[in-house]
This record gives sequence, C-alpha cells and structure tokens, in this order.
Amino acid sequence: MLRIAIQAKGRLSEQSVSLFSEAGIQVAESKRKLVSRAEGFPLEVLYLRDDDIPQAVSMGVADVGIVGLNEVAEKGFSVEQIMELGFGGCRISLAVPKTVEYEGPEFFRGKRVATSYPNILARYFAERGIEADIHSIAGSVEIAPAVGMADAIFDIVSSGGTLVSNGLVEVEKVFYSEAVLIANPTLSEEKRAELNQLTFRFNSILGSRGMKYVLMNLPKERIEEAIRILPGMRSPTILPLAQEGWCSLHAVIAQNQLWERIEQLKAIGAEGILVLALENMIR
Ligand code: PRT
Ligand code: ZN
Repeated sequence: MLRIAIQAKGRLSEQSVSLFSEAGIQVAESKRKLVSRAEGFPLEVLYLRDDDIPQAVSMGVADVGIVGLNEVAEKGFSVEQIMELGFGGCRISLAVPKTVEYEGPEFFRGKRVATSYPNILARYFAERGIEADIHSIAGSVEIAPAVGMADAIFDIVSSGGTLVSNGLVEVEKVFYSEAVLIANPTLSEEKRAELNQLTFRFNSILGSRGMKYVLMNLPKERIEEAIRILPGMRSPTILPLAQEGWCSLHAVIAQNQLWERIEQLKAIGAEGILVLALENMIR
C-alpha cells in the first residue's frame, strides 16, 4: 500500500484533499491525526509540515508526497518529480523597498537579503557572480527591511498584496512553483504500479480542466465543414436525428477556443448548441 505525505494544515492541504476526492479517493483532513487510511484506493496518508515532506519522501518514510516545488528545490533531497498538480501556484521573488532606486540584479552586491529560501537564492546569486549577505529567517520575511534587518527580501509572492502593504516592490521573479507530486526514487514494483494508477487518475482530472463538451444540431450537408471546425479528441461523434436531413454532433473543445468555434458553427447552420462541463477525460 502506498503511503503519501500531504501538508497537515496550510495552503496546500485543502486542495490536496479535494484532488483526491475528484479522483474518487476519500482522504480525511488532518484534525491532529498523523496518519489515516484513505477510502477508495490502497493509500495511507501521512500529515506533515510542508517543510518536512521532501525529506520524508527521500528517506522513504512516505513513498510519495504532495508539496510545493519551492520546498523541493530549497531542501535539495533526492526525490523524483512525478507531475505538476495545477494548484498552489506562486513565485519566489526579490523585492526592495519602494523608496530605493533599482536598476538590476547588481543592486544586491554587498546587500543584506532576508529569506526563508537561502539555497534557491544562493544559486541565483552564484549564477550571476553576485556576492550578497543572505539572512536566513523562518517567518515574517516581509517586515525585515522596515525593522532594519535587511535591505531586501526574497520571498513567496502570489497576488503581490503582501509586498505592497509592506512598502516593497517586486524586482526579480526568480523561481516559479506549484504543488507537485514527488516520489521516492527506489519504490518497489508493486508501489510503482499503484503510483501509476494514481497518476492516471490525476492526469485525467487535470486533462479535463479547461475543456468543455458541446453538442448541437446540424444540417447533414454541413458535416464536413463542422469536422474541420471541431476536430475533437479523435473526431466528433455524429448521430442521426429523427428529422430528415439533420444530425446531432458532439465534441470536446478547449474553453479558450469555445466562443470562436461556436460562432463558426452557427455560421454554418448549427442550432440548439449545448455546452456542458467535463468532469474527467480518460485518454
Ligand atoms: O505549517 P507549514 O510549514 O506546513 O506551512 P507553511 O506556513 O510553511 O506554508 P503555507 O501553508 O503558507 O504554504 C504552503 C505552500 O503553498 C508554499 O510552500 C507554496 O508552495 C504555496 N503557496 C502558494 C504560498 C503562497 N501561494 C503564498 N502566497 N505560500 C505562501 N504564500 C505567502 C507568502 O509567504 C507571503 O507571505 O503569502 C504571502 C504572499 O501572498 P500575496 O498574495 O500577498 O502575494
Ligand atoms: Zn512550512
């Protein structure tokens, strides 16, 4: 049975649990428990702080884990990155007080930069031959410049609101992150097979995001044109209608192409167009 580590409490925990639920796997939220057994899949869930997940997976305490790519990159433990999960998106950026003049990364030479991500930052500076003074602090990085602890910060940004309210400006976007599924590199064959089953479900869920299912009535003589507009997964499904000369056409279409394609279909005589949400797409 696979053992998966997820964040006990925090920004990734709720969405980890709801991804499982979409995959037909019931996982309880942590509620001070350390381990629990999922329903709907042979899976044991270990609830940890996000900082500890890369190490737990690397040591084999957990076989797989869900954690931000930022933590994986910062901690540097040997784990296999299996797939991106489409939530928890953020970036780690350098930010300076809005009152200083900033012309480029050379600004940081000899400056004190506060961060909880010293390793990622050290790599960024090393690649540019910049020597700076990296101050590793555990929390509330954004207040460091105001209290005189640092000249700049390197911290997670998502909307940018925290920077603005602390009088800081984002000047370099260094690292992009989202929640990822990681695995211990030496899983047994049996666990590898279970992991493949899990990623198959996750891929089906992620693959259907942003996709819609459309159906419409169409005069039979326009089928060829409609197929050119709507190629679908393999090709659209066409069913006869009771009314002579008409058919019903079904296809999957990307949300961002939806309106343009619908206008083209209307122009060739499509009627009664229905657009439905797509829950899963099994490829
Ligand atoms: O207790 P534990 O150690 O498990 O949790 P934590 O407090 O270390 O982490 P948590 O729950 O805050 O974040 C978990 C993961 O979510 C991070 O490692 C990132 O991968 C991801 N993530 C996504 C974020 C954000 N967005 C985010 N906005 N993590 C933190 N923030 C913070 C950021 O530190 C800053 O204080 O939100 C603030 C910035 O937000 P904006 O929107 O104002 O820019
Ligand atoms: Zn943490």
